[in-house]
Amino acid sequence: MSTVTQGGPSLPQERRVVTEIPGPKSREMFARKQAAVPPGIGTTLPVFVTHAGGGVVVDADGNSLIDFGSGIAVTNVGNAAPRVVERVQRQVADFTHTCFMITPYESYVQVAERLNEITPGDHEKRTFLLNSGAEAVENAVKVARHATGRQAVVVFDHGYHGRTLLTMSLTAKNMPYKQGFGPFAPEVYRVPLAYPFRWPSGPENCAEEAAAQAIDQINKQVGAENVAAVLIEPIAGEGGFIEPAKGFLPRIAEFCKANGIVFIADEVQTGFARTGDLFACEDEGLVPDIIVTAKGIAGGLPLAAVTGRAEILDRIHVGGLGGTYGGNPLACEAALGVLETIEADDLVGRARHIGEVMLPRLRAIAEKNPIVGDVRGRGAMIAIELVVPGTKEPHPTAAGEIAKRCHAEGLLVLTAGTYGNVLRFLPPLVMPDHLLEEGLTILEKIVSEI
Ligand code: PLZ
Repeated sequence: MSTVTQGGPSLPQERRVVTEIPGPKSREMFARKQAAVPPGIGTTLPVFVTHAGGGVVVDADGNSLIDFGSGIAVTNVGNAAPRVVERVQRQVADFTHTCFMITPYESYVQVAERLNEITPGDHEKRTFLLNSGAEAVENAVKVARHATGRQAVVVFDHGYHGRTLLTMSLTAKNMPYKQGFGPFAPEVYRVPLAYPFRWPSGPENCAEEAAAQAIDQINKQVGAENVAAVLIEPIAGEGGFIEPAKGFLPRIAEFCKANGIVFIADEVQTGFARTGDLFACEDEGLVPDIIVTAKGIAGGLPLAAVTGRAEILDRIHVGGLGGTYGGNPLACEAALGVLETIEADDLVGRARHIGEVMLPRLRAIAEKNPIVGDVRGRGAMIAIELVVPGTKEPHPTAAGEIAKRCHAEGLLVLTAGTYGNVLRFLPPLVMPDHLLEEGLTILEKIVSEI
């Protein structure tokens, strides 16, 4: 049994492997999971968590793992972050739910005001709140269709937007997200993404050629006048942390502006200081018409947001938007705690620092190990792409094997990518440097063994 009774940053910030991973208690619970939960709900690492905070996750057997995952880019401020805990504890004792559409409360309005302020662009904005990234993406598309009177939605190769009918249709990758779950939603069109590492004529030409192809396909195959929205992740997350070649996103945004198309940025994974900017769009000065956020917004409580131009959002009739739980008071308090923490602890600066520590070390690993074909990302959203040495052929088994060995040593890493050959690193932004370095040292050793 762990002697620690509370999670959060006061947990000992150390890697501690005291049993096999997973240990006996986790294995016992995992057997119960297998019997009670359908296999469709997968498991990256079957350790059962009892506490987490700072840069570690502690399991039922007392192992303390270095967390390079943040619950998929959610606990940017760390697990059980003090300002989040304090606000949520106060709120849970005051009231737990009223439904904002029935009788409102101030924290929802405060979250909306803050998002209107901090998202890119100084135009007048509105925000409404939902429960999950997928729900927010669906609502952004709903709003864009209503506002434009058009139906088509353009998405990109390697894009990921969720698992509901519409968002699964917007997602590029078949297995595991779409296989057997059709028919899919209509009026979804997919165009090329500027993926520098895999662009046939090389990274130098990537932005211009990819944008030209995307725009040509929209014009010729869909008709710009039929397009309600272009939806894109400023860095493709599940698709493999693909940072589009510089210049690509501004070209697409410009095309949208010229054709009355709503430009929607899906910042569900990139948002809230993760990439070394508050939002990834800031890197190239993009001002999306609508920005969709979730994950990092509320430190792990379920919350998502659609923030957009007032003239677009104000067109929807009263009652046209909503949901029972969207902007639940606990989640709103958590979001206010997250925003305070990002500012007070300069987590944008911390994310940049994490990138400055990780990128050179990973590049050195890539130099010595030709199995690492590419190192990329910004801030604390960093990845390596594994290839068959001397080629660009994706090497998913190597990615899987490295992840497995990292897990066995107490380093939680995640995989990603259309080809399943990407290892991605998403440490909480409060990760102490010694754990970051230790995690990289473990990774270095394992990559060189493969
Ligand atoms: N948009 C860019 O990354 C969620 C998916 C995990 P929800 N990514 C993690 C999985 O396998 O289900 C995501 C995202 C981007 C939308 C979503 C969807 O957000 O909160 O999972 O619905």
